[in-house]
Amino acid sequence: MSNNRFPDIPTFRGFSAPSRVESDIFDLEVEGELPVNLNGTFYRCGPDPQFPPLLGTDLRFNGDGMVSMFRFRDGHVDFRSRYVRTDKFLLERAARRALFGAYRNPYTDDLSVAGKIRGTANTHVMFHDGKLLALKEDSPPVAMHPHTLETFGYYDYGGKLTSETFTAHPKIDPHSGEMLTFGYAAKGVATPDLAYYVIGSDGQIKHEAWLTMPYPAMLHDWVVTEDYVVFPVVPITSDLERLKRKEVAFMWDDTKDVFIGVLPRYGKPEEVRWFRTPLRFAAHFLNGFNEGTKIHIDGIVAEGNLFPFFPDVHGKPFDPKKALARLTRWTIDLSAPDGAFSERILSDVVGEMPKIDERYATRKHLHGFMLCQDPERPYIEGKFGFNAVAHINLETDSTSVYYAGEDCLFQEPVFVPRSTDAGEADGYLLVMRNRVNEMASELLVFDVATLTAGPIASVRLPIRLRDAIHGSWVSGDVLPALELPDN
Ligand code: V55
Ligand code: FE
Repeated sequence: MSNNRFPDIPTFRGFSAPSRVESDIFDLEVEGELPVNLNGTFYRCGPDPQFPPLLGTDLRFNGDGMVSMFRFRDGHVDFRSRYVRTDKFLLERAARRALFGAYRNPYTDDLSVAGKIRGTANTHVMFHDGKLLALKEDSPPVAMHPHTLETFGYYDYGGKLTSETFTAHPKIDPHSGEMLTFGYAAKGVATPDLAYYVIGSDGQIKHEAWLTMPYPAMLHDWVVTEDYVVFPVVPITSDLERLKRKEVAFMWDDTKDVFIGVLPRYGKPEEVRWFRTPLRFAAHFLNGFNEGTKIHIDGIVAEGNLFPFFPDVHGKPFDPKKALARLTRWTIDLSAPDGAFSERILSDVVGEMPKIDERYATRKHLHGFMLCQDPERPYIEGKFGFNAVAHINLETDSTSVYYAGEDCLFQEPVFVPRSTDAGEADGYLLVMRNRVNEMASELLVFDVATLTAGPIASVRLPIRLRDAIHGSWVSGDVLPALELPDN
C-alpha cells in the first residue's frame, strides 16, 4: 500500500484542504435579488491537487487545475466544476499517484514521465474563438467545452503555436476581437526565449515575433495597449543549473535590474526596445494605454519580493515591509532614448488581483478593482489572504472598500457591465467569499455604485470552493446556445 495522505502543511489545511470534488449543482440558493439582466457565465480556475505531492511537500501554485462555472440566466444560477484533464492529470490518474515533482522543475519528476507536458492548467480560464482555454504559463493552452467543461486537450492553433509555453494572461482586445499572447521559456525551462503572437478573432495566428529576454525569469503578466505590447521583466529569475540540482525553480535576485520591453503590436523582433528601470516586484497588471509618445501601464507594484516561496538567491530574509503592493502607474516616454521612466502610486490600499472593466482593455481606463488587505480589520491568523475588495476611481481619485466580514476572505473579483452600452464600471462585481470558520463558500454580487453598502445578492454553495487564482466573465451573447437546461 502506498501512503496516500496529503501532508499536514498550511497549503493543504483547513479551508485550503484539497477538495477534489467535481460537481453539478442545479439552481443554487440565492439570498437577495439577482439582477435579471445578469446573463452569462463566471468561469474560475485554481489549483486542487489530485494526489499528495510526489516529494512530500508542494507549493500551492503546483496543484491540478480545477475549472468551475457559475451560469447566470433569468435570475437563476447553475454550477459545475471539473478537473482539467491535462496530460499530467491523466498519467497520474492511471498510476493512482503523483508522478510529477516540484513546481516547474522537470528534473524532480518520476522517470516514467520524462518529456511529457507538465502543465497543470491551474491559473486562468478564458474564452476566445468559441473555445474555453484553461491556462498554465509553462504549457500550451488546454481547450475545454464552455458548457460541459469536457477537456479536449492541448490546443496548438493548427500546429502554428510552436512555443512550448503560453501565458496564463492573454489579453483580448474588445475592439478587434484579437487575442494577444506570449510564451516565455518558449524553447524550454530557463531559456530566455519569448514568443509573441496575435491571434485573430477567427482563431488564426496572424502575427508572431520571437524575442530574447534580458535574463531568464518568470514573466507572469504583461500589458497590451492600442499600439504596443509591453513585457515587464522583474528579477524572479530561473537558472538551468539550479533546476538540475533539483532546487526551487524561481528565486528573487535583487542585484538584477527591471527591464520593460516595448514592441509595436505588429512589430518585428528588431523593433523591440528594452528600458532599464528601478528594482521592483510586479506580478499583475490592471491595464495600459498609449497617449502620444507615452505608454502608461498600471499594475500592482512592491519594492521587493512578494512571493516568499521563491526565496532570495543571495539568502536574504523575506522582508514583509517591502512586500506591500499598491496599484501603481508606470509611464515610459518613447521619445526619450532612455524612456524617461516615471512611477506614481494610484491608490493607498495594499493588495493584489487587479481587474478591469474588460470593455476598456488596451484603451484608457478610469476605474479598477482589486482585492486588498485592510490593516484596520482583523486578518485571519496565519493566512495570506485578502479581507476586503476595492473599487478605485481614477477620475475622482478615490477608493471605495468593502470589508469581507469577520472570519471571511475574498477571492479575485470579476466585473460585469450592467448592459452593453453602460458606462465604464457601471455594473456588477462578483466576488467569491470564503466563510473560513464555517468552511462554506458564497458568491457575492455587488452593484459597483453601492459597493460599500454591501452585496445585493449572495449565491450560496453547499460545498467549499478552495481559492481559485483567476477567472473570467463571458457574456451569454458570446457563448454557444445551450441545448439542454442542465447540460
Ligand atoms: C502565479 C500563479 C501561478 C504560477 C505563476 O500569480 C504565477 C501568480 C497558479 O500558478 O504558476
Ligand atoms: Fe496571474
